[in-house]
Amino acid sequence: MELGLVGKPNVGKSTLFGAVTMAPVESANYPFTTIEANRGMAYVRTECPHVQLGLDSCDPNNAPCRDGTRWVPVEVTDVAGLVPGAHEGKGLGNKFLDDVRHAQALVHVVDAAGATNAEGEPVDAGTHDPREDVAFLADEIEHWLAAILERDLSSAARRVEAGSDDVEDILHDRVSGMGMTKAQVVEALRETGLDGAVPSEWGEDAPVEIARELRRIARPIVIAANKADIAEAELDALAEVDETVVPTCAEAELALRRASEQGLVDYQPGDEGFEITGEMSDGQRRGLERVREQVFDRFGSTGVQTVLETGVYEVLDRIVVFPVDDESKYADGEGNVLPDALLVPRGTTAEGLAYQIHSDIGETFLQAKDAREGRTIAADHELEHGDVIRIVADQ
Ligand SMILES: Nc1nc2c(ncn2[C@@H]2O[C@H](COP(=O)(O)OP(=O)(O)OP(=O)(O)O)[C@@H](O)[C@H]2O)c(=O)[nH]1
Ligand SMILES: [Mg+2]
Repeated sequence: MELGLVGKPNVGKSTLFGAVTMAPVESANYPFTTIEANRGMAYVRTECPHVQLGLDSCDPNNAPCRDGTRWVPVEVTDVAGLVPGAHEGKGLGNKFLDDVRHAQALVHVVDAAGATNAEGEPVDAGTHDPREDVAFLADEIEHWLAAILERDLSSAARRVEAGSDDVEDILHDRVSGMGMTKAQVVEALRETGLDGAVPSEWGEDAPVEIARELRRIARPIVIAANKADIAEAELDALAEVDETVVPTCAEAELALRRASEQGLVDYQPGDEGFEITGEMSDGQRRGLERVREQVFDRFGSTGVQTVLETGVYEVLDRIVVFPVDDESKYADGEGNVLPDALLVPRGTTAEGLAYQIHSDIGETFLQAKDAREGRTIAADHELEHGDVIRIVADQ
């Protein structure tokens, strides 16, 4: 699972990235890794089943547990700042497009304070309408996708009409490198209504229309209305856009996570407040009090954890499941309790989970056990958020 942090220059992408890739909880034996300079691990919260199951503790492998909350890893990429004309290769356009290839959803960081122009250069707060940036980013991705779909479309149309090729396959072939599935292509075609017509009868806008639907389906966006702490932030205006919007203050989140790491505050990501617990300078203390007034008193939190969780749980509609080998002990073969927490699409079946764990396990799947209910479930049974599942395979 990967989220791409995107947006024009100077909006706070790297600040957000720096904050979310810090370890959310201290954990002695858990390696918090940075993958590359601009790729790292962030975490979304979910309830750990060990509490409900009446167990004393768990033995996390990939997702640390603290006080009954599991922190499930999600890759994030700090994508190069996007400038107008990126789809024509302007600025770091190609780098941008390459980076969004791997992400299933995008967190579009916008400067809600309107203190940067379309190129990301500083201007007086409140003078740039952030809604323009929202439209522009989706537009750039759609133009880029359209150009890929459009290539040699007339010769492809001839092959389709001669019956030697399938239009869904042709289009899917072009976007599969971006991790887009055939089902997504089929859905995009259906949404445009072009699935009923032969490609030679498509209008010239067809590639753009398909690209627009495909972008919406395969690269959904959640907006981080960042710099919400600045008085001029246009949050009401931004709320009108056609995407989910979460007000954020990445700078405050970064400051709090650093202070927490140094033992100066008691704060966990997503908390609705913080407590100063350590010795600090008057300046630092004033800074944190300002954060309390300008961020927590107005928005309830920094919004940073919310925007990640909105992206994963709402926009991408993922659920968390806990695979185990021994359903009576909720453990793996070595007795580790609830070792893994996996994010899977809602609608994933027991057999689908088996394939997700390993293709060999999928191919030899026999049945599955719902550990909470203590019963056998069928291959096509759809899993629910928080399920603890044992897969039985003929291995
Ligand atoms: N007031 C305020 N300033 C912020 C916030 N987040 C980031 N900034 C500031 O905005 C400026 C730009 O932040 P960066 O994180 O470097 O922005 P970026 O989007 O990575 O920029 P590029 O790498 O150039 O594309 C810095 O001075 C940050 O301190 C915020 O929530 N509120
Ligand atoms: Mg940056």
